[in-house]
Amino acid sequence: MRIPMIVGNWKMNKTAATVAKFMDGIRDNLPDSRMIETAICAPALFLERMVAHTADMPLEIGAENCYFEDSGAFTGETSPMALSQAGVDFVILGHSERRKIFRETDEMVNLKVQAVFRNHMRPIICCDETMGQRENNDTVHWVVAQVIEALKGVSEEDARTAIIAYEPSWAIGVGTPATPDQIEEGCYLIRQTVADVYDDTIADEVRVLYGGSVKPANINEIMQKVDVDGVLVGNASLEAQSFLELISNDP
Ligand code: G2H
Repeated sequence: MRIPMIVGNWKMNKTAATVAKFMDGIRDNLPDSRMIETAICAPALFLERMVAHTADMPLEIGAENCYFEDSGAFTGETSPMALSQAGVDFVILGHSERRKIFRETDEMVNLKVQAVFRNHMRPIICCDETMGQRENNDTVHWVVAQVIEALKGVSEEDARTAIIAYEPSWAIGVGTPATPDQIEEGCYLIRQTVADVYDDTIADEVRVLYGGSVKPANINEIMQKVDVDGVLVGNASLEAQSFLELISNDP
């Protein structure tokens, strides 16, 4: 059985003071991780402190990006090896903001996926979809291609621990998510692609998330969908109260 997952993606928000306030707000209020897995993906600057702070809490900590080499002359980049040694559990890769603003390609995402597995962490691989692609009936081709490219060269053993998120960019940060049926369609497509690349057993184990304007008021109907194992949440994960409401709304 796949354990539901609620993952916050803070993006380039927060300061040391607001991180501390969030941590105080959620302490003692998190559910048993055997029932629901909770994680926050934060800017690299805060990760080490967050890992230390959550050592005795059922909250996992993730990065929002990393480079694909472990070390070297890559000014300004974050090493996956350093993240792993700092105790980071996950790394979000291929978010649409990185693909669009920072021109990340499928090939780069794949190298990063391999780097994250090499360093014993788990990737949260984001698959984008624009409104233009949806309107041109190009969703299937686009989402399938991103999954196939991201998992190239990934062993079966690693693939079964991957987390893949359907994040249509037209639903990100706008307040209105995709409809539950559109979400199920995207998440089902991702799982079927994993089945095609590997097999049904691995596809059944892979956690598939939805991201885009999820909030306490709409999480329930999204989580009801059969291929949705959890959500990746931006704005509504920034405040402790809202994050706790997301978790408690989970069916
Ligand atoms: C999509 C999501 C978090 P928001 O990027 O991954 O952000 O919930 O603010 O739409």
